[in-house]
Amino acid sequence: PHGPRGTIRVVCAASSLGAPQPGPAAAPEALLAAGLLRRLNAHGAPAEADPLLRPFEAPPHGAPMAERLEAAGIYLRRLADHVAALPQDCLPLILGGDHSVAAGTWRGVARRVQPRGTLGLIWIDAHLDSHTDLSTHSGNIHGMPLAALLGEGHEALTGVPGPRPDPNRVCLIGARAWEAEELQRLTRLGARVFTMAEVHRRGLAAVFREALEIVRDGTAGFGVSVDLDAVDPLDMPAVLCPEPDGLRAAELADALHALRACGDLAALEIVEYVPERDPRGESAIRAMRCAEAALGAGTYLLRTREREFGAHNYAPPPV
Ligand code: EXY
Ligand code: MN
Ligand code: MN
Ligand code: MN
Repeated sequence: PHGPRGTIRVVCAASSLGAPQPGPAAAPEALLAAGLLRRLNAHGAPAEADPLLRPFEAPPHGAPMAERLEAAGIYLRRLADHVAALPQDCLPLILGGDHSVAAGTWRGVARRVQPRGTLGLIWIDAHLDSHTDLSTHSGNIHGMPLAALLGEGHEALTGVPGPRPDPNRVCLIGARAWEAEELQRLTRLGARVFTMAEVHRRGLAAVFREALEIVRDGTAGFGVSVDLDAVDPLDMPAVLCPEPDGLRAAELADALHALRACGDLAALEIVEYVPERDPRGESAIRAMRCAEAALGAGTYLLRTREREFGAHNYAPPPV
């Protein structure tokens, strides 16, 4: 099950159309400048980045919701088309951007998987992102992408071409801040919400194992969308909407490590990083560790070191 799974294609979704502030649009460039490709390569995961995908039209952040929805809808269709057109033998790593980009990412990924079946989805987030334009309190589109993927909300978001994930094959992990309408919607649709309280009670490893079983059951592949605000602000302050009492960064990376053994992982997405809130680059390193943990090639480093220093110095790699 371990081993290289083809080239990682980094898709740079440099948009903040869904956010109240421009910060997250700068994340892909910042993560690439911080050495993301080099780090993935060092973990045995050959990676290359596509040019930045920037919105052509970006209304000001205070513009009426109708204008922002229209611009987001145009951008999401471009993003979904871009992802859908990537070669089958590469694994997409989508860098947001704010989390609204997910409404494009996962329709595009579902199109890649469609010939073989449906897509499951793990959504790691402090929030539920399951408002519509009618239920939202804030008016921010990054609070709507999961509802949109499941087919509920404004047509600009729900109408992105591509299959919807089966809500019974969708799991959220780390939730601790939501409005009632969102939880009602997800409960009605049949998504599984592992709240932060449940993570505390059972441990992240157990919860992540169960989530993997749910999203892989009867699906042809599954995706993982990591909103970095799932992580505790002590470890990950450089996000737009920090919420106390989250996952520890190291515990999340440990859990994501299980993805290395999943040949049916269809894509990974990492969103909501805000470089301007990260003067020392510590949040960037923790964000990149999530990608390394999930996408690295198992025993590659160990083998390199064996070649350099002699096998007798190292235990055999785990089977
Ligand atoms: N539920 C709140 C809202 O709709 O504004 C907060 C949403 C935060 C969204 C961030 C990306 O996860
Ligand atoms: Mn989110
Ligand atoms: Mn969030
Ligand atoms: Mn706690």
